[in-house]
Amino acid sequence: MAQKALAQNMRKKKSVSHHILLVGLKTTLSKVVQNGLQEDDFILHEEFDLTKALKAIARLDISLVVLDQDTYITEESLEFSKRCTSVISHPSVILLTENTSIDHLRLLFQHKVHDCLIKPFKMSELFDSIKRGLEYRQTHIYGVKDALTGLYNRYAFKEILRQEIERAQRYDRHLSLLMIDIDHFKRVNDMFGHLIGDHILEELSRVIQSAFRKTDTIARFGGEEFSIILPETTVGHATLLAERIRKKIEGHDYSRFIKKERLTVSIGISNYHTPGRKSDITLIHSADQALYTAKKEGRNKVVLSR
Ligand code: GH3
Ligand code: MG
Ligand code: MG
Repeated sequence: MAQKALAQNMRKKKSVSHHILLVGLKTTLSKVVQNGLQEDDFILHEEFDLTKALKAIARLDISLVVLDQDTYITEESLEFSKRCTSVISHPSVILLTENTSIDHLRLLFQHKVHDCLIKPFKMSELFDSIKRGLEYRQTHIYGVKDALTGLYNRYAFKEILRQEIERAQRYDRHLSLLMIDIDHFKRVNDMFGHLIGDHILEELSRVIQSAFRKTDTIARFGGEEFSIILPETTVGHATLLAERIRKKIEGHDYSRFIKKERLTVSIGISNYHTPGRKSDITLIHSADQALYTAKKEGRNKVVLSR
């Protein structure tokens, strides 16, 4: 599938806040780490118990864990590291220990520990290790996904679209594209503030995600615009789907964020198969033109590209 192949190709950085969990650090060391990482994009948390730490990782969306092992590396801490890796989905534990051996190092590798620092180490070594861990995370996760909504970003979307077009061409399949733009979103920001605006974007991305299949690619094209690639979908079926999502968004309850306000979207549709094959650029352009027509014709509308 195009989405899977993409993950290997993407390398792009984005600035986001990172939650770092310090586990079992003595007060003095913890203070030094906190002072050293006093930057806007680090948020530090502390735990002393491994079970509680594992729960905190999922709850707080932790990016990296620094675990102080005091003297020897134990089975328990290796198991902890393995479980952290499966929750965070990449090697993410930095072990601090007084003692290790070649056997231990092999175990660290097997248990997917990101790094191991032997005491006494320089603080700069620990900060370098943290930065390397976060860079790894950014290139692997945020290189493909939009940080606010978790949807594919514009760069990923274009890559997937090119691959899907190639597939549709090779096997002579249908392919449709939807461009969705929130109506009068500037007004929402002006009335309720950007933070609420961001919550609405997150909420809307959830509504959109719930309406499509796993094989469809949903992306945040930019700002308040979303794009959806629908493989194996005829223009008629794409129109039905677009109309369904338009109604779903219009009928959704946003009163948690914006009291009494209605939220609508306009949608432009283009199709690869008709009236002649298109490149990724023309497919996007055609959907954009149709979206522009929908705006001109009063918004809260689905328009098919001619
Ligand atoms: P139209 O119906 O013509 O699309 O009107 P609009 O107000 O939605 O369009 P316009 O392009 O004038 O404004 C888009 C707005 O979307 C302005 C911008 O502040 C807002 N926006 C874009 N990205 C974000 C974001 O990440 N967060 C928030 N809160 N607002 C955003
Ligand atoms: Mg727009
Ligand atoms: Mg808009």
